[in-house]
Amino acid sequence: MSYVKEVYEGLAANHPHEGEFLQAAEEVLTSIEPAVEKNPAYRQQAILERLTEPDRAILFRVPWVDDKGVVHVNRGYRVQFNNAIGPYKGGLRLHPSVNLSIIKFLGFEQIFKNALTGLPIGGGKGGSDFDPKGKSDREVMAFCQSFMTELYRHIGADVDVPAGDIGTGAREIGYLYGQYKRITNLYEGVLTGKGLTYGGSLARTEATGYGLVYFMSEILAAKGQSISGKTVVISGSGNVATYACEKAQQLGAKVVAMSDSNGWVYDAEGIDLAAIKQIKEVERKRIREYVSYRPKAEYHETGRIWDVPCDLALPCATQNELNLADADTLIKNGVFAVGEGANMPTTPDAAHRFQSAGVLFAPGKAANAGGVAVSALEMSQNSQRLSWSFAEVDERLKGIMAGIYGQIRAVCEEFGFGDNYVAGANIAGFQKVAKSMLAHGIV
Ligand code: NDP
Ligand code: 2IT
Repeated sequence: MSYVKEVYEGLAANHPHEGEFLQAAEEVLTSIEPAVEKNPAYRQQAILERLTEPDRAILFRVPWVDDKGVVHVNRGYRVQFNNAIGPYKGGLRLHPSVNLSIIKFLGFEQIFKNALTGLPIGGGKGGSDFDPKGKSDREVMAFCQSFMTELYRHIGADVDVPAGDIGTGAREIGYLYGQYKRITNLYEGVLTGKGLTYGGSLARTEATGYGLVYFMSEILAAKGQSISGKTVVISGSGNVATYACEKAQQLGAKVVAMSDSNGWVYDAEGIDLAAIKQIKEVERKRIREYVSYRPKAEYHETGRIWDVPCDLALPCATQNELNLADADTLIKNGVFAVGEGANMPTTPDAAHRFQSAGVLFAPGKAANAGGVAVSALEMSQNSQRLSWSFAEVDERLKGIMAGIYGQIRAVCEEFGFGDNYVAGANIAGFQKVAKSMLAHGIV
């Protein structure tokens, strides 16, 4: 049996209930096989066994009191997956679906994504099954303070630097930072996505969505195409989706549909992003409110957002939100490229279908790396005690996304992969991490 198959089967036998983690691991292991086979040191040094086992996984109780005085207990997680190339780095997800499998899949993906940015950051992820939706600011603060009261002992500016993800935005990062500072008496860059008045970076809010569109521009340019004039469908209406929409519109695309977990809107005239921001960022309401701003738009709670014909599909909500039937519909409607703004939003069969149909498919660990890349730039600014301008950060982000595309292209050419960006991204990220692990010895 090949080395990668042996390692995958071991994982599947040991973690039969970790579906999302096994899905992420299988994709990476399968696609890096040609690179693994070329270097016997990987097997001799058990690189894949060590890469698929987190350095540590921390699970903890998070008790907090709601506005009525009722006590709740949530479960907190931080998986510190791999720090071969830098301190653990990755977001905190607050969503009722969170479990160990989801945090492990996200932490595992983060290792390769972070390596692709070219910046010195390792892979980690955390979160809780707490649901911030419908909670008062005080309840969210109570949760965040309790969460940090355990987390603080495991993190630090040179150890592990958490950030936002689903359900964790500027408000939550603020409360988490306040509690870390209070407990440790340290004023350090222990979190990213901070407010601009206390160490945040300009362009971090925009970075993932903008980076996604910069990356898609790179792959389109290589085919003699551009974003301008393209019809775009974006799922989600959170941080990534909003700023992907903003940049796509700035570059001349027409975004016609967006969604949340209740439904999706179709606006033939192009999404009114100011309305989306008002509903989502200011009022924290549902996307169904959109039709009160744009009476000609449609709101649907049935059917699929992927039924809307488009040139570019950007899934920016959550894992496995685009399945094989969706892929078939998109292909039938002539989709040209798919870019994963979310982590693992495309099911494996759908991803294969796109690739075999000749649709350009940009995997999340490349396409959405702009967020963590600017987080690493936030860490640099914090270390320097300096703040860079929006234009400077944005230029660096563009350069990083182009650099990721360049690394993928180089691997695709070396291995004769054509436009298989999945294999290109996984191998490029893997080789950097594996080389560092080999240099460090058996640890
Ligand atoms: P937000 O919480 O800001 O937005 C999430 C959006 O996705 C919301 O519209 C939400 O709808 C929708 N959504 C979440 N869970 C589900 C679900 N189970 N089913 C349907 N819709 C859902 O998160 P982000 O925009 O930050 O994150 C979106 C994705 O991008 C995630 O996969 C995240 O891991 C990934 N990502 C985020 C980065 C960042 O910098 N923030 C960086 C790289 C990747 P509703 O409000 O109804 O729940
Ligand atoms: O999935 C991701 O890359 C993020 N949620 C951002 C992580 C970060 O540290 O900025």
